[in-house]
Amino acid sequence: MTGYTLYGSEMSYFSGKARAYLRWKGIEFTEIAPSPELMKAEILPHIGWPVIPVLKTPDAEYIQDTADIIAHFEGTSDENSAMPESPLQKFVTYLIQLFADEWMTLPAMHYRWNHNEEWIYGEFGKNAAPDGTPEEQYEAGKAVGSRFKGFVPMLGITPETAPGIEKAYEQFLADLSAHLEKLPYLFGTRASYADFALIGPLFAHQYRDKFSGEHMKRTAPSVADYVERVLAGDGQDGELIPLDDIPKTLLPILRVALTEHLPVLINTNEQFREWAASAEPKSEVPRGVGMSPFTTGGAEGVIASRTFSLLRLQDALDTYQLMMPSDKRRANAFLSAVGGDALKTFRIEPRLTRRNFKLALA
Ligand SMILES: N[C@@H](CCC(=O)N[C@@H](CS)C(=O)NCC(=O)O)C(=O)O
Repeated sequence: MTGYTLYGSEMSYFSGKARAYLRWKGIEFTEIAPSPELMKAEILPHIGWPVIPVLKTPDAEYIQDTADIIAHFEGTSDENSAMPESPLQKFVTYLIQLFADEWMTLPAMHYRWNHNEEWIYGEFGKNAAPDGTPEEQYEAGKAVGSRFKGFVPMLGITPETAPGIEKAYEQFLADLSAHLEKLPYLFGTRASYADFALIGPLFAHQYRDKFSGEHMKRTAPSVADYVERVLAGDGQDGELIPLDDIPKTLLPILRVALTEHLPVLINTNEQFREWAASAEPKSEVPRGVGMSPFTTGGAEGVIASRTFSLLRLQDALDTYQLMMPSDKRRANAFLSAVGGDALKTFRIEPRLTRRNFKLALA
């Protein structure tokens, strides 16, 4: 057998991230949308729970989790690496991934479920009942979609927080538009890992969903253009900005990201530590360990304390803690400038890993 198969969908957040990376990297792959039959035949037996994207290698190895999919290829070639090699850019890349994967889920899910609900049922239905009538597809799509809609309250998305979520997203679009006036990608004229991470929240829910896409194209056309370029796998030939610099235009985005997300991460880490104190070594970690208060765009709410976010943070902290003193001084100045001082002493203990495609104690 040759070639890779990506089990993924146009409607899925993390499929877009994997797809953009694979195209940019020049990997030949076929993407297959998971029908209910495929879920049963391929994904459940090999992964153990219903999730996409999943990459099947030519040797029939199954990889789940976009970071692991990317790492599978990054390990094998040093030229053409998606991850910046210099320490501060690498650290900031992991922070952007944390924000894109774990905090931008709020606007993505808010816009999908509060502005595109009827439309998205029809889209889900195209995968769930490909040969059905539009009515059958709608019903089948509603059954699939209701599982995802069920995540909405856990993400703190309520009528009270919705205005804040929209305000924060509008600000993000304005900040990213300002950055794109200076540079075509986050770290230069070359696309890199952080750009692929942003495709997660920006493509399926905010560009492809009908209402959200119209809104993005109208209010932030340069962001819509960016989404198209990154998703197409463009930006292979440029350069990352030299000397391990972080573009100043990224600072407003990171400042909001850390200011809003860090208090939730700190609280989640405390709840995780309490849970781990009485857990067996190497146990599987629950997806949630309680609830955390949060603020976004000035609105206050309560969100599930999601342990997976700590795994994404752990990658950033590992990079930070391994820095040479001169790099760490630059990282500290950067953290102070973006409201990230708490990361300097942040410790995730016990460490996290993934085992059998689930989060587990290392
Ligand atoms: N951290 C995972 C997340 C994958 C994920 O959450 N996929 C969504 C669709 S975009 C899903 O299938 N979720 C099912 C669930 O969370 O139960 C990754 O990076 O691959």
